[in-house]
Amino acid sequence: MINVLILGGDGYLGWPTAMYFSSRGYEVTVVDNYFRRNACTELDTAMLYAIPTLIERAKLWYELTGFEIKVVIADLSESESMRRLFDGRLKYQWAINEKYSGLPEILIHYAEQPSAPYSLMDYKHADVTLINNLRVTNNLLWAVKDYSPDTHVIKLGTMGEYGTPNIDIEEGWLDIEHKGRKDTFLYPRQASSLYHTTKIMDTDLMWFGVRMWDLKVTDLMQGPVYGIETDESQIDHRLRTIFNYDEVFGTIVNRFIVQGCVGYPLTVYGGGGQTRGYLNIKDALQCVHKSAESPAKSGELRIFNQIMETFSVNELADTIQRVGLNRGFDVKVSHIENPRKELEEHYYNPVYQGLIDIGVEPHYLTDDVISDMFSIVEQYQDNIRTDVIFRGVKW
Ligand code: USQ
Repeated sequence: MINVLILGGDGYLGWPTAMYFSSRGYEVTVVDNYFRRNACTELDTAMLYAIPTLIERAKLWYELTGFEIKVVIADLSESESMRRLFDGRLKYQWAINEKYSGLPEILIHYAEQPSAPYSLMDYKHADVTLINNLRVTNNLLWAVKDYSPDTHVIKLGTMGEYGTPNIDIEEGWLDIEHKGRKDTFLYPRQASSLYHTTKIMDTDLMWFGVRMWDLKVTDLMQGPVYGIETDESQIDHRLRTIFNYDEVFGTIVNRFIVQGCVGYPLTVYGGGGQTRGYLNIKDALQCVHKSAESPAKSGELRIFNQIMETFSVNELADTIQRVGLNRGFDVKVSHIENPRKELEEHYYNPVYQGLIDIGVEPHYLTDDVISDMFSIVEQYQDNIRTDVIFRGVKW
């Protein structure tokens, strides 16, 4: 069995990724320190529904499918916690087979604070974001170098590393001609939050490890993800992923569906011309899996732009409003003052071909997909707290 280690296995992508690999015959270990859940409690944000602990989820998954997902609860910003994953000193908090799985062939790194608003709430949250994200990545880099340089590291980056430049966005690299000479460099990065800035710094750390120590790294520049259900969560609703709709941890499509469901006017920030690349959660899993199946080479930093289509905020609001109205929801759209410092009108033309070339088959944001999301969210309508939808974290 191929051994996969998933760091950040309790998050929006982490848990669905664990089930996705587990159901395909991989030996999966997940590691998490419940950062996201604790931050939700600290900030009084709201999840659409309560989710079982990671251990309860792994037990449930085993009962329902017979597949084992081993669980380690640990804070990977502590270097010893990271190193124990590689030298066999780790202790599983839950496993059927307690024996150490061995060095991972594939390591998927999601163990980061993922929210732009969180990173700019105040100094303390900025500091938590920087320290956590960079320390986890640095601990990972050294543990892989020292114990397992053949491991293929798949790291989640973000399209936000590029910002919104006035030229086409390439997949990670840019050929430069300067005074008659040519070279290829990392594409220029200019983030618009401190969270996104940590992702830029992560990429630089990985690039250093690739150049100095011949590590194998795939860096996935992901856009905002939407969706609730994956093939594996359809087995039982208790396997569903964590779903936030609040301003801090909710992303735009998920938020707009929830807002539409309870008659809260869709919160278009500013002019609404902000354009980003989006993808379904099912495709986020496919992208990681296809990357794992065709690994980066030793000494290669391979970068893919992980998006399937682009939309402006206004296009998203119009489409979600239309589908919601057809389903009988009272969906209104409101333009509110943009709490973020970002361009509201800009050029946006990213390349996103690499993942298609290795076999990813996109799901698009069709009316049916939106309608299905309304159906699921509607089941939890009574849980929805309108007071957490917009608080105005400003920068
Ligand atoms: N937006 C609104 N109204 C809202 C929420 C967002 O107009 O109620 C706008 C934002 O101003 C932004 C766009 O929608 O222009 C996307 O915002 P978002 O909150 O969905 O996503 P973002 O903060 O950019 O971050 C999310 C994930 C992050 C990932 C990133 C990819 O939280 O982890 O890295 O998407 S990207 O946006 O391509 O940088």
